[in-house]
Amino acid sequence: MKRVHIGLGANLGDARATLEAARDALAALPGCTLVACSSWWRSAPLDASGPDFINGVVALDTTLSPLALLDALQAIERQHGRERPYRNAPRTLDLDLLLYGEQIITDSRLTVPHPRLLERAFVVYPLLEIAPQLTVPGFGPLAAALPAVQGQRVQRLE
Ligand code: A4P
Ligand code: MG
Repeated sequence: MKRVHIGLGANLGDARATLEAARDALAALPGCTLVACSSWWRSAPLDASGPDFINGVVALDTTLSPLALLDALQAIERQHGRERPYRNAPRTLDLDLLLYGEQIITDSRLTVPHPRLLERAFVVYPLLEIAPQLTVPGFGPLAAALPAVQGQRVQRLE
């Protein structure tokens, strides 16, 4: 059993409803148990176009391998109408595998920890909400990433 963290993002359609459905789909995956879900956060698009994003993070305990989990994330994205016209295009749903236990993974399909995790307030804030003591392999305590992202516009939703 591994504790994993997954980032959820959307900026097309009813983003919040999509994220709630995605959270439920993650909880229902075989071999997975939902451990925690952050608040939803509104964030300005970073290196991307379109409306504001809604973002959040969930923790799962899973018996799935990293690539099996990536396949499951991409299947859920497709079920929510994800299209990929170009990199960083607006999207109905993006699911990123942020952390897979303490593992460092460099596969052609999968880089973990997610390479941009520490640069993004919309990941760091919700992750700290559900895992304040988290250590990022190759980096250190997640809380040490806060100063670098404090200038970014994010807002926790009720
Ligand atoms: N891939 C490699 N590592 C991973 C991983 N750890 N998790 C590969 C998930 N996928 C991973 O992803 C492209 C490929 O990355 C996949 O085929 C997978 O094999 P994608 O989801 O198809 O494309 P993408 O989302 O456009 O690219 P990417 O790299 O996921 O972009 P980012 O870095 O996730 O950025 N601004 C705000 N405010 N909120 C956002 O959520 N998101 C992005 C997307 C940009 N700006 C944003 C937000
Ligand atoms: Mg993605």
